[in-house]
Amino acid sequence: MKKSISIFAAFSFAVGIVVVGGTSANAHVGIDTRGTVATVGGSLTYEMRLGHGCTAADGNKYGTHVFVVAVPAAAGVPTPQAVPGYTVVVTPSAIKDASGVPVTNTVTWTAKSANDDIQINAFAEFGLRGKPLAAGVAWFDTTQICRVPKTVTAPATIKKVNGKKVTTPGKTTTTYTELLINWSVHDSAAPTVVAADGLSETGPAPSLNIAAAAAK
Ligand SMILES: [Cu+2]
Repeated sequence: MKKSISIFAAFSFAVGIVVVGGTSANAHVGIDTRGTVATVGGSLTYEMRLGHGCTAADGNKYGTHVFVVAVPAAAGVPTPQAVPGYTVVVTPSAIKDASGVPVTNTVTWTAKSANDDIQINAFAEFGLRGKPLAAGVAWFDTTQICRVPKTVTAPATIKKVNGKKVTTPGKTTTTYTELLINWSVHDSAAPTVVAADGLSETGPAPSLNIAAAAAK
């Protein structure tokens, strides 16, 4: 999102948080049904659209590497769209409702390499298909994981072994620090809140209005 510069220091004793000015909902993560009304019992294809990547505490931006969507049972069991450059897995929750149905099915798309991360200046869509089960507002808790790379180059070393010079070549290793955006607040107007450590943000979860099945 575009953050306003006005950061008012609102430190909570419990978690230590900074509240950043409210931002437009469509820049976060939204759900696009391409004009189809989500209806109980109907077949629905919808796109989870992410609007931007993560912003580190120093202001640098990083693209999304992992996109995680907890699809609520009300939206039906999801079949995920294959997205080029990404693997995808669906994990039903261990927690089940009274009728034995997992309360969520978590869909995780993971970039196959850093080159497949969503560019910081681009939006992206990750599709789902399902048959909604229950009418009302369904909230989709969604997480974006971005990675800050750190490259360390160990210099070449020369040792003498039995009077002979043995050279060990230098080695470059890349490690990553994760930045998270948790779209998990069940209030579309919720502000974006950055954690005190600057490594995670919390904002409004995307939602879907599911209509009751049409009377026959
Ligand atoms: Cu945003």
